[in-house]
Amino acid sequence: AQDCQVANIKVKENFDRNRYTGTWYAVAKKDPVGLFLLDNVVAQFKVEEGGKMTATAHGRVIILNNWEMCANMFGTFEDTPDPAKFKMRYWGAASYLQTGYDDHWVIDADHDNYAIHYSCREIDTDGTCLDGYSFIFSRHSTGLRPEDQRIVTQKKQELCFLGKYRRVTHTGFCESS
Ligand code: FEN
Repeated sequence: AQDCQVANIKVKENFDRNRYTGTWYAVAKKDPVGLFLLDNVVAQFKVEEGGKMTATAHGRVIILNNWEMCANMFGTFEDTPDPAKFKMRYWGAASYLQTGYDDHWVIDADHDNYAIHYSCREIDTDGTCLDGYSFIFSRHSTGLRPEDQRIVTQKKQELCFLGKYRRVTHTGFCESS
């Protein structure tokens, strides 16, 4: 069930954006090529009046001269025909942060404990993902519950990103801002 074709990746059925709102702690991530968030990544999803999904996220970055900063990011989501697939426009509160327009797919989520996000930025000529990123989110800052780990490992494999994830540490660096 796993040919690594981006077009064949299954996303969450009956995704409910209202149950997705609130705080999600990144517990693991697979990085894209280029600039990104290092660690301490926490996202906060909202549904605006009118139904549009928006989010904020923060994470630690190291800018020139080895300055540690907390990047405050904003995202707005465009709906697509698939309720679990969005296009996300994002930008940073500071001008040195990159802006972008990425896919934002919810692969799986029980809404109360874990969520698996996926974004492929560049599809290779063979249909696999050449450059993408993915977050494993937990409602608990302490990590995933043991019973959710199995599901998450299975999904990482289906995304063809197994072995490419790194743990996201939470040291409280971004908690004051
Ligand atoms: C996501 C879900 C919630 C909303 C948003 C999300 C995505 C965030 C992204 C962040 C990118 C950060 C970048 C940082 C950067 C999915 C969590 C919005 C995609 C690109 C540097 C580092 C060093 C430097 C300049 C900039 O620009 N970092 O010198």
